Amino acid sequence: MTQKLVTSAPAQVRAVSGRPETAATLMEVWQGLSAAVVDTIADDWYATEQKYSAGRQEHYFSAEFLMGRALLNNLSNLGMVDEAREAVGSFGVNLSDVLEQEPDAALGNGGLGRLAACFLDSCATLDLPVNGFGILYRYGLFKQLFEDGFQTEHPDPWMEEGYPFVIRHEEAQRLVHYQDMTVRAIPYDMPITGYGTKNVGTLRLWKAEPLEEFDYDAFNSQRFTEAIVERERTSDISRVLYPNDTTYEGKVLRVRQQYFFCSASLQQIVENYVSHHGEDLTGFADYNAIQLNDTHPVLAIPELMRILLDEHHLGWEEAWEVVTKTFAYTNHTVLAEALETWEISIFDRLFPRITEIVREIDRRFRMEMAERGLEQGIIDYMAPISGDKVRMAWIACYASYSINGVAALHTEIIKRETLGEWHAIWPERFNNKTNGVTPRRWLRQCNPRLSALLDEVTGSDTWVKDLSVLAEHTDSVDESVYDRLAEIKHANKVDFAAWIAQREGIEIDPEAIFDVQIKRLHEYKRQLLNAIYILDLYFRMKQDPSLQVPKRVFIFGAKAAPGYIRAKAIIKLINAIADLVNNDPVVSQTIKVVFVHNYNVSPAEHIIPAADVSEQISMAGKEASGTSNMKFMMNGALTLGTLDGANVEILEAVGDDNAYIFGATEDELPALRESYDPVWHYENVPGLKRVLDAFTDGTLDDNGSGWFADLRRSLLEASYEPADVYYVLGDFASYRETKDAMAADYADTRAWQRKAWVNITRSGRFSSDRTISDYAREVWKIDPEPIA
Ligand code: GLS
Repeated sequence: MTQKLVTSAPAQVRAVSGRPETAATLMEVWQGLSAAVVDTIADDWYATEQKYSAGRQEHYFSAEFLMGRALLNNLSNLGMVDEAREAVGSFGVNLSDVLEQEPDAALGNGGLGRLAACFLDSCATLDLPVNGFGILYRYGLFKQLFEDGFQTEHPDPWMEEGYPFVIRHEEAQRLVHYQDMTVRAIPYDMPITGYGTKNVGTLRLWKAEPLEEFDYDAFNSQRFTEAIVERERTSDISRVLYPNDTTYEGKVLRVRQQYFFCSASLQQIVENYVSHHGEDLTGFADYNAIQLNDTHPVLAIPELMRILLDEHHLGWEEAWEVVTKTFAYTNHTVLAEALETWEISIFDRLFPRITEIVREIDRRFRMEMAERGLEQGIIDYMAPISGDKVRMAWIACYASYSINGVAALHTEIIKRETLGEWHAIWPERFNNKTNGVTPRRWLRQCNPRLSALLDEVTGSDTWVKDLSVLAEHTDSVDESVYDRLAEIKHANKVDFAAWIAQREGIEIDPEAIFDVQIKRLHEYKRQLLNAIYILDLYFRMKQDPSLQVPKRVFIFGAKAAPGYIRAKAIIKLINAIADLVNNDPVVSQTIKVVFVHNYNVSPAEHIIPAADVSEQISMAGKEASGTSNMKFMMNGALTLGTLDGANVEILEAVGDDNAYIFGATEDELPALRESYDPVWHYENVPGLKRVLDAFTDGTLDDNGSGWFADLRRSLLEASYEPADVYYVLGDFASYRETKDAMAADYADTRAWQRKAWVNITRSGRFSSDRTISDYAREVWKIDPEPIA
């Protein structure tokens, strides 16, 4: 073990705090230790950057990177956890207390942003020449509190106290021009360490700053406040992450944000190309691939055209050739409300030259399609501009050499429906890349007990870099491993119960089944179905006190987009059910409901290792992939799910006996929906009427908001909108039956742990290392570039 941190950390803590290390606050210790860690990788970081910049690279463009905490991640990738413990221990501080000081870098909403973070971890671990590009939001995803069970949102100024894991590079700033302003884009670089490698990748996050600190004319002519306002207008660009997931709002500021980081990143990438390969940009795509994480960075397409045409004087065809060999596009959802379209007048106002280019792309597209003999109606539908709207997904499909979905089922749906017209013309562009998650954060770090068992069973830590090796041990283990698994899960649950007691003030019993649904709150994810089950179970228990019900804790974590009232109503409903259940002196002996407030990456790291049941219950066809399903699986929780997204592949990996599947399938739904009558279910499925009536009969209190009545109507009244769009009542009977059976199965500990073991050992294909190797080989065409 090196002893670098043991000497450098105390000095850094003294530097940060201005006091002897023994007098520093825990926050200052976090700051100092983090700075010491960044110090230890500085040379390797520089060497990696030098090496990557000379060869072929992939650039991952994403408006979101949900990084979570950095310190433990870096320590464990670098093999420095023990050293860090010793370093802070030497002045009387406990490492885990220090780690808990760190704010989450919540620069993303949910799965899409977290996926980008997992991908960077895998790229670094695999020594792949990949860097991330995004925005340094001053405010990350809002903090969620509950007041009377209602979600309230609060700002998350995550780096206000200083954040040692980003390094400002003043010298690498770029200017980004809009019609009405020019702003400075200042890069802040975050080192991305990998497991067991010296390579250190980079996440470059751009911050917007005014060109000049002040408009001196305005200042001198006594218009001081105007000068300040103007300055703030510039900084607005990187001020806040939009808190929407799988849906978008057409805000001018958001287009500004998108153009901001695309333009700054492309300027840098093009300059780097010129400095290594000369002024002839026609070879650009030989050295650069750019992955567009959803449509948010699609403005990079016309912006690269602009740079090639206007600044490097390529002809249109030449430039288009380069562009269409550079970009690859990932689609992350089939929900129509997520397909970004912008009023062309916004483009006119912000960047007329980009509008011109988009119009020319549109004109040429229409010509090309007419030559192919496409019908005018289809051409109009697929064209980049239709009416007064610019369609970002269509630009992406037209300009990208690769278009991928994020799970096998999802890719089939986009080929058939969402992007069906594109698939008909360019089937060869389409490919599937089933998502994955990093086993470093989601197993090695968050579940040290299980991690130690895996080291022991496999004889080494190879699995951390190649999770597929676990599959060799699915059947070949000693039965005692199941007892060990049970002990580990129990110990994790004890820790979790203590964490919950402290954080939420609720006592839960580690002997109970921990049944968990953690994800963004959205109707299609059907937290409401879970809530209805719990309320039904409550009534069943009230009606028949002798009913044998396995002890259970139902755990939720979810943020709702601030403007998504229906989602907020579901949060309020779950909290009301929690009140009812947890305050019932008899029922609460057997079941409890916990809503973990402010769900984020670090709470997930506490929750997932303690989970027994992983709720993945979206309406089939709607969840593109899901990624918490994979994290749960790796940690030995069993899936209770529909055949949706990556659940399908999880089921394939573990087999029917080791997952609990229910509900209508994606191909059954269209026919089912034709004759679907939710009122029939309400009247005929035992228990449903009682539950839905409880929404409005005074059993549950919505504090006069009328929200519960609205929820009820949304399920029952056809005139209201199509009733029960997400087939909650239709799937209820099947859900209840499967969930009851699953809970009963838990009693056989040995059998349950055997299933858990199958899940853990078969999770290899859901490592983001597998996903990234596939992207690298099939899409990006890059090879590992180890620096040592
Ligand atoms: C999402 C999907 O909703 C998830 O199913 C998917 O796992 C994730 C990553 O591919 O992308 N799309 C989106 O807009 N937000 C998501 O989390």
